[in-house]
Amino acid sequence: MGQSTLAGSRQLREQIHALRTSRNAVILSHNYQLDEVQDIADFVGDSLELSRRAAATTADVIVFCGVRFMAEIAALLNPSRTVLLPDPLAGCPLCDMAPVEEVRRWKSERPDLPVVSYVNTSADVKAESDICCTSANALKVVESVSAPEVLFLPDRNLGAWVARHTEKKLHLWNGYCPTHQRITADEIRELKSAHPEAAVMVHPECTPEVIDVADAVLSTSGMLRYARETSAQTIIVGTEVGLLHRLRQENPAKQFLPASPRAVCPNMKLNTLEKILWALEENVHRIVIPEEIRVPAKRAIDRMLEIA
Ligand code: CIZ
Repeated sequence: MGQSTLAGSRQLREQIHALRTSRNAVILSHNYQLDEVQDIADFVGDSLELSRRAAATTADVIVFCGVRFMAEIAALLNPSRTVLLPDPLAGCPLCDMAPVEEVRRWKSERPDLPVVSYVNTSADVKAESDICCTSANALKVVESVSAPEVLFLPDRNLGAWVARHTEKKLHLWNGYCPTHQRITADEIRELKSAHPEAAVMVHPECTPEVIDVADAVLSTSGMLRYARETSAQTIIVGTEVGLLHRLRQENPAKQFLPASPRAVCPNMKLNTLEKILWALEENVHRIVIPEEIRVPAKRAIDRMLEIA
């Protein structure tokens, strides 16, 4: 970085700090955000951890550095706060694969079955769901439902992974995360042959073929724990590359290799320091959920938070 760029980014960070204080704001960042966004955040975590933070905060303003569905969760859990998403276009293609009208049609075909929704859904879809889950608690949530069969949406890979570990029958929606879908078992085998001593951890949004070559299948919070606890000194990481920043910061003596350099979520990278500053200066882009959606959607999230 050149001298003027360095000074510019220091100034940007100072301006954000000043506004964060004067507006009584908190900056929450998902584990997949840009390194510099993670570094400026008050808290970095996965959806479940960020939901808990958002529900408990006393800050007036929550600047949510993640994708829209995550900011929506913060808004529905804590409607008295102003929730800002720095880039309004930061969406989630997995969410978009489950439009609410199609979900209603699916439900109407099996009205007897409970609906378990991964949090990667719109607030509208959460409002149609009995309970939500994240990748950190999906199995526990499915097991908590009393019915022997459930409708699980929208991620077919996460659903297939849960189905391997439960007696319950899961009816799966045919959605997937394009970023995790890009990671291949061949890429991991190649890395393993160059680093035979490496442990392989992958996210349950990866394909079943990728899951079959992994030593551990974990959410991002699970990966951070595994990386701390394993005796392996080299770890192949099968998830969005943003997580490598925290893994390396927290384990400077270990080596982390991305399973695929193509596992980059373009939506997660839309939030930048400049956009965080504009969000705080101009009070944009505010996420507001209408009450008739917020109340049932919150119920599905609350049920998850109770058991998780
Ligand atoms: O639950 C989340 O935040 C996602 C999308 C991934 C993970 O495992 O943290």
